Amino acid sequence: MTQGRFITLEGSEGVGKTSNLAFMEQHLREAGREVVVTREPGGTPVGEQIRALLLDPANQAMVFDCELLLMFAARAQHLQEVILPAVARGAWVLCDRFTDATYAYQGGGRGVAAARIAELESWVQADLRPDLTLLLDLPVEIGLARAGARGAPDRFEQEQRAFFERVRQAYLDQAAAQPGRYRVLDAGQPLEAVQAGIAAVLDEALAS
Ligand code: Z5A
Repeated sequence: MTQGRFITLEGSEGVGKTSNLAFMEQHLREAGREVVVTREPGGTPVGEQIRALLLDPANQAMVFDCELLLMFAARAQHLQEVILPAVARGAWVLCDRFTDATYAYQGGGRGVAAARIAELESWVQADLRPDLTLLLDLPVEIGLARAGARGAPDRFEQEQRAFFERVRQAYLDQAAAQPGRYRVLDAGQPLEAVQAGIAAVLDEALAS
């Protein structure tokens, strides 16, 4: 049995996470790995109900602490039900967003203190952190234009450009602070070039 891995995909609005997850899954399956693709908030029946609450544009009254606690409530369920069992049996888990998104959106975007997020992180996750995090980075203007081509905006997508600038910067700061775990990819390139970069990062992980 190969050793399981926990790989996360992060980035601000419209950077192309969804567009690249299927490619990542296929690349790892071709290398003979069991792959579990999942997402946050969500990834379990309970978590998907929490996701619906979080994204519903009707929930304008949601206070920042409620948003933060719901993110970690969904994460606690996700870890116990999906992520930990999969990694334990040797699967490679590909997760569309994880706690780095909390530091970026609730920390950078909303202004929640990092220390408060860190308290919940250690409560819910103990010492579990992703083995590898791919950050797709893109100027906010381009990401918003790409995302804007889709349907009605959810509660986060209704935020202003300055919010997403803070989110992007928070991600870049995390990547700079944790170069061992993070790989930053230029998501402004054509999709084929982004995927070539992703393949190189995954090949490095497969070889290690
Ligand atoms: N959130 C949070 O606040 N705190 C947390 O702890 C967590 C999450 C875990 C839902 O996340 C929201 O939850 C999210 C943060 C918050 N809100 N926001 N914003 P999500 O990941 O489900 O939703 P999202 O960020 O809105 O993802 P997305 O909009 O689905 O973006 P994406 O997956 O990165 O992009 P995409 O759909 O793959 O691509 C967008 C378009 O660009 C599409 O038309 C593609 O065809 C096109 N595209 C993609 N790549 C390219 C390239 N290379 N060139 C040209 N066009 C491209």
